[in-house]
Amino acid sequence: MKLNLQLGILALLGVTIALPAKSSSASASASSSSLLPQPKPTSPGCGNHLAKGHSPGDSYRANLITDDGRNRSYLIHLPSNYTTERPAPLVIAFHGRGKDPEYMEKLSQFSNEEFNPDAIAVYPQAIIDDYWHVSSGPNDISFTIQLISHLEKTYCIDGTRIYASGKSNGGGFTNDLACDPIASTRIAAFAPVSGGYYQNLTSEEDSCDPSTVEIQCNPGRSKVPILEFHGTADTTIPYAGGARHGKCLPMVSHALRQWADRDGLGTSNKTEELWGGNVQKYEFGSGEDLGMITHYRIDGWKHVWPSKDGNYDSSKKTYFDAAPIIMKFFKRWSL
Ligand SMILES: *[C@@H]1O[C@H](CO)[C@@H](O)[C@H](O)[C@H]1NC(C)=O
Ligand SMILES: *[C@@H]1O[C@H](CO)[C@@H](O)[C@H](O)[C@H]1NC(C)=O
Ligand SMILES: *[C@@H]1O[C@H](CO)[C@@H](O)[C@H](O)[C@H]1NC(C)=O
Ligand SMILES: *[C@H]1O[C@@H](CO)[C@H](O)[C@@H](O)[C@@H]1NC(C)=O
Repeated sequence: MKLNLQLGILALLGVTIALPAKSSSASASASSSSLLPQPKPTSPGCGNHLAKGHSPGDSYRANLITDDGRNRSYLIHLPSNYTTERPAPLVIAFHGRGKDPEYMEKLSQFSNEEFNPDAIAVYPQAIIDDYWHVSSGPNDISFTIQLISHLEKTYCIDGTRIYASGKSNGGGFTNDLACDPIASTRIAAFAPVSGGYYQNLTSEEDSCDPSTVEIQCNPGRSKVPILEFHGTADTTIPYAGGARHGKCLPMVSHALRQWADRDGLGTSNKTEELWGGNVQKYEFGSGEDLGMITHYRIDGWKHVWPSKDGNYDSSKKTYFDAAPIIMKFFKRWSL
C-alpha cells in the first residue's frame, strides 16, 4: 500500500516509472500495474467521431508521440461495420524484421473481412532496422502499452478483447508481450507465427541447448492463451532451435511445453493429425482450458505465414490460412 502510494505520487509528479525488469518480483509488477488502466469492455473513445476523411472499412496511417518523445507510426484498418457506439475487438499485428505495416496487412489478412469481420486491425511500424526492440534501443513493449491506451482513447474498443499476433521477429516480440508483467494484463491472447524466441545465454562460455533452455517469462496473470504456428523446414528460425545472433533459440515444441506448464496445463497434449498427417495440431489443457496453448507444426513448411493461396512471403501454398484460425482462437478469450 505504502509503495503504491509512493508510486502514485511519483506518477502525479510526472515521473516516469520504469517498467519492471523481466526478473522483477511479482509484488513489484503488481504495484506498477495497479497504476495502469484496468481492461474494460468499453473505452473512452466510444462516441468519438472518426477523424476527417476516414470512414469504416478504410486502412490509413496514423501517428503517436510516445513518452520518450518518439514519433511512432501505425497502420489502422476499421471494420466496414465499425460504429462509434459498439466497442470493437482489436488485433495488433507486428511485422517481421525489415518489413512494414502495409506488408504485414497483406501477409496476415487481418484486414480481410472474410477472415476478420469485426475487429479493428492495427499494424505498428518498428523503428531502427525495422526491428522490434525489447532490451536495447526503443522500448517497444512500453510503446505497445501506450499505443493500446492511445487507441482506446481514439476509437471505440472493447479493452477486454485486445489481441496480438506477429511474424518472425514480430512473433518473438508477440511472445515478449505475453511474458511481460504489464502487457500480458492488457492483451487477452497471443498468436505468434514462425517466431524467434531468443534467450540470453547465462555466460559467454555457455552453450545453447535448445531442448532445455529456460525461457525468461514473467506474465502478470496465471493463464495466458498462446497459439503458435511453425514449419519444420524453417531455416531462419529453425524448429529445432539452436544458437543464433549470440543467443539461444529454444526448440519450438519445448517453448510451447513451457507455456503449458506455466499456465498450469501440464506438459502433455492432445495431438491431432491434420491434412493427411502433414500438420500436427497440439492442444494443451483439458475441459474449458483445452487448447489454451495450441501449436500447429507444419511438415516441410518454411519461414512463411501459412496461406492456402500463397502470399508475399512465398508463392508456396499450404493446407490452411492462419488468419481465420487465429481469429477463432482469439474469440475464445477475453480478460
Ligand atoms: C509525426 O510524423 C508524421 C509523418 O510520419 C507527421 O505527419 C506528423 O506531423 C509528426 N508529428 C509530430 C508531432 O511531429
Ligand atoms: C539479455 O541480454 C541483454 C544484453 O545483451 C540485456 O540487455 C537483457 O536485459 C538480457 N535479458 C534478460 C531477460 O536477462
Ligand atoms: C504432444 O504429444 C506427442 C505425443 O506424446 C509428442 O510427440 C509431441 O512432441 C507433443 N507436442 C508438443 C508440442 O509437446
Ligand atoms: C459486424 O458486426 C459484428 C458484431 O455484430 C458481427 O459479428 C460481424 O459479422 C459484422 N461484420 C460484417 C461484415 O457483417
